[in-house]
Amino acid sequence: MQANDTQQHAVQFQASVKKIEAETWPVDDVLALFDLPFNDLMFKAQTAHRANFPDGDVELATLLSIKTGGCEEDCGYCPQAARYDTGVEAKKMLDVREVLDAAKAARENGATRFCMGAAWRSPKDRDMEKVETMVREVKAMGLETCATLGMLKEEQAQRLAAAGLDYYNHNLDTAPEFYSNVISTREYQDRLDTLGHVRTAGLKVCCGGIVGMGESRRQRAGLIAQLANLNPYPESVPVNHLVQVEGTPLHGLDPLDPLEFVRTIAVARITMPKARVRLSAGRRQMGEAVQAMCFLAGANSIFYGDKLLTTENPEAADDRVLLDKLGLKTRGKVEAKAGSCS
Ligand code: SAM
Ligand code: DTB
Ligand code: SF4
Repeated sequence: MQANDTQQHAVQFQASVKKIEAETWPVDDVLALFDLPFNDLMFKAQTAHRANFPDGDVELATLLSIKTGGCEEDCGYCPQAARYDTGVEAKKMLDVREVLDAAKAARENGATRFCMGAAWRSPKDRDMEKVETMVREVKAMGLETCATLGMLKEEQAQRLAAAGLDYYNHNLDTAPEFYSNVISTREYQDRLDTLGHVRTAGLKVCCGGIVGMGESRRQRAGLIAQLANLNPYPESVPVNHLVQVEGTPLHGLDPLDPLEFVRTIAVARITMPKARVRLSAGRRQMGEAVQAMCFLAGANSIFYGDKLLTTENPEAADDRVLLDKLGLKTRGKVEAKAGSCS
C-alpha cells in the first residue's frame, strides 16, 4: 500500500470511529430490537447477559428517602411534587443518625448498595455538608453509596465525589420528544448537563427512566437509545415501571402490557451489555412471573426493602423466596467493618 493510501485509510477509519462514537444506537436500530419476535429478543438478551455476567448474580440496592415530599417540580408521575394532592407530607431532612441506622439494617439484610434520595429540584448549598457526612459514613460501613438529589452543579458533583460517593442517580425518564408531556419545570438538556458534571467529577452514573407513562414503543426505544448513546453508557440503568399514584397527572392511564416492560429490559441489556440493569419501581404490581421474565431478559439488580421512596416495594422476605425459587444468587454480602458505625 502507498503512503498516501495508508493516510487516506487512516482518515476514513477515524471518521468511521467518530460516527460510531456519535451514535452507536440509532433509534431505528433500537426499535428493530423491540420489534423482534419475543423469543428471539429474549435469546439475544440472554446471550448478552451470560457473556457479560457469567456469575448471573443479582445486586440488592436499598433505597432511603432522606428528604420526603414538598418538591417544587411538576414531574407528572411523582407523588412528592407539592402541587399534587397525593397525601405525601413534606418532611424535613433526616438526621445523619437515622440514615446510618437504616444503612446498617440494609447491610444486615444483605444489601450491597445504599441509595439516598431527596425530593429536591437540586440540593441547596446549605444541605450539602449534611449529605456529605451521610455519604462518608455510609461508605465507611462498607456499602456502595448512591445519591439522587436532583440537578447538580459541577462543584456539587465534585464535593460528593470527594465525600466518597460511588454512584449518582439522575434519570432521563423518557424520550426527548415525549418529555414535555411529563415535566415542564426543567429541560431534557438540564438532565444531560447534570450527567456531564457527574462524569467529570469521576462518579459512576446511574441513569434510566420510566415506562408506562403513555409513551409509544418508538419513544421507549428513544429513551433506550439516549441512554445507550451516552459515552460511556451508564454503569447502572434503573428501568422503572410507572407506579400510578392517585393525585398525580399520570394516575388512571391504561396499564402497559407487561410483556412490553420485559422487552424494554431485554433491549436495555442488549444495548448496554455491561451495565447493571435494575428492575426498579413497579415490582409490587408485577407479580412473580413477570419479574422472573425480567431476570431472564437480563435484569440483575433490584431495589430491596419494603419501601421505595414513598410507595410500597415487595417485602424483603418475599424477595428472598422469589430469588431462591429462581435459583438466583445475590452479589457478595458486605461484611461489617471493624470500627465502622454500628
Ligand atoms: N428529586 C430527584 C430527581 O427528580 O432527580 C431525585 C428523586 S426522584 C423521585 C428519582 C426518580 O424516581 C425519578 O427521576 C423517576 O424516574 C423515579 N420515579 C418517581 N416517581 C415514580 C413513579 N411514580 N413511578 C416510577 N418511577 C418514579
Ligand atoms: C429510580 O430510578 N427509581 C427510584 C430511585 N431511582 C430513586 C425511585 C422510584 C420511586 C417510586 C415512587 C416512590 O416511591 O415515591
Ligand atoms: Fe421532585 Fe424528583 Fe419528584 Fe420531580 S421526581 S417532583 S424533582 S422529587
